[in-house]
Amino acid sequence: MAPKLVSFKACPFVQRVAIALQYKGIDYDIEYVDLGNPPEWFLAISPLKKVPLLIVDDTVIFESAVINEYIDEAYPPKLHPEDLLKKAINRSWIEFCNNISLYTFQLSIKESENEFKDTLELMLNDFDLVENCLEDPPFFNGKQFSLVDSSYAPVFQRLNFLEQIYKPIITPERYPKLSKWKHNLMLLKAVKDSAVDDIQAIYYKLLWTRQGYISQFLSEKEYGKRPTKSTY
Ligand SMILES: N[C@@H](CCC(=O)N[C@@H](CS)C(=O)NCC(=O)O)C(=O)O
Repeated sequence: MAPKLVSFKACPFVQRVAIALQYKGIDYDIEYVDLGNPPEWFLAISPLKKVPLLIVDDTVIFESAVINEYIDEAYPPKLHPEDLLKKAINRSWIEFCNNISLYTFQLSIKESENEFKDTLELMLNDFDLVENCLEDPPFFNGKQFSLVDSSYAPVFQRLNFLEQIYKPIITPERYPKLSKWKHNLMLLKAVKDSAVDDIQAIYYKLLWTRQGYISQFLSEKEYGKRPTKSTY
């Protein structure tokens, strides 16, 4: 039986799992849940009440980084580097990416311009650290695509969406290697196929629903009257 990915269309953590599955060419089923009104079956099997879940036969695996470790061990080709120390460092930067993902979420909900800009600065400072440990392009470890790449790609995609309504965030002047890395990841088929076709529209709708500072850059003409704030 094909593994089943339990998903929310706009979730970057689901997407990092989808990228690993896509990159390895694994057949999988997908079931979407509405996190604003989660079904009972989902609440019953998700210990943290979060997506993603990967259901393999009847076993439920949760936490995206752990799911990707499973996928990497269960299906070839190996995406983690073989070298133990390198693998450990890769895991560290995947963990670090969780922080950055949190900043991208906060950017969507911060209410004032100052709060938004402060969060952006914190995120950019984190990206300075990533810039300093990048190998030569195309990917985080150089030539070989890895699980680190699958973790950062969804964040980069959302930053691209933000940049299109706000202004450049990851500039080549401050981030010469990282901006190339971001560009290369966006071109990858596994990344393109890891989200629904209308992910950009879904993302902007979510920004509109959240009504943070950044939603000012979306137009009422397109999205209708400003709604009462909500997370999903
Ligand atoms: N650490 C988790 C984070 C997953 C996560 O935050 N998922 C969000 C959607 S993007 C979620 O399910 N939120 C539901 C909730 O918090 O109630 C992972 O890496 O899998």
